[in-house]
Amino acid sequence: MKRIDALRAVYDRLGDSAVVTIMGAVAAELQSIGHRPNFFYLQHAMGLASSVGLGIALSKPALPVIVFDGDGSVLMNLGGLSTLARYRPKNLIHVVFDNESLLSVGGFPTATGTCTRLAEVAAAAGVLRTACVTTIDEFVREFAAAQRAGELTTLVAKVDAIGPAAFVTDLGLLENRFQFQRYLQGR
Ligand SMILES: Cc1ncc(C[n+]2csc(CCOP(=O)(O)OP(=O)(O)O)c2C)c(N)n1
Repeated sequence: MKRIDALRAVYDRLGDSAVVTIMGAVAAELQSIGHRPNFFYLQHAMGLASSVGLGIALSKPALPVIVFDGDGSVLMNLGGLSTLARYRPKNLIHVVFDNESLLSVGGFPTATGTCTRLAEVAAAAGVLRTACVTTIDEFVREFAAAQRAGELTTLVAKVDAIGPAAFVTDLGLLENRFQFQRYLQGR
C-alpha cells in the first residue's frame, strides 16, 4: 500500500476534523492532495504529533482529531502512546504510517522492519482500540470504524517506503500555524 493512496482514500473523511501530521513526506503528500485550514503540519518536533493531537482533543472534546504519524517518530517517543492511553480521548484517531523507514531523511531502516510491532506496543501501553492493516480496503474500513467508534484508536498502516519527489511546498510554516489556530478558535 502506498501512503498517498491511503491518504486519498480517506481525504473526504477529514473535513470536520482537526488533522495533525508529522513533517516531511506525509505532510507534502497530504498537501499535494489539497491543503485545508483544518490541517496542521508539525515541523521538527519528531515524536510529538500525537501529543499535539492529544492536547487539541482534550481541550476540544467535541472536535474529532486525527493524527498522521510515522513509525520513526513514534519510536522516538514511545512514551507518547502511554500518555495517549492514560487520557484516552474519545475524539482522537492516531494513524501511524509504518514504512519501516526514516524516509524523510534518506530512508534509514527502523525497528518496525525487524522486530517492533507498533499496534501491539500501543495496546500494551493501554490503547484499547488498535489495528494493523496492510491494504487500502482494510485501511479505509478500519479508519471509518474508528470514526464511528468514538474511542481512542491507534491504527497502524504498513505502507511502502515511497514518498514525494520534493517536500517543499508553497505553504509557509507561520501561515499554516496562524490559519490552524484560527480554525481551532472557530470550533
Ligand atoms: C527530534 C528530531 N530528530 C530528528 C529529526 C529529523 N527528521 C525529520 S523527519 C525524520 C524521519 C521521520 O521518520 P518517520 O516518522 O518514520 O516518517 P517518514 O519520514 O518515514 O514518513 C527525521 C529523523 C527531527 N525532525 N526531529
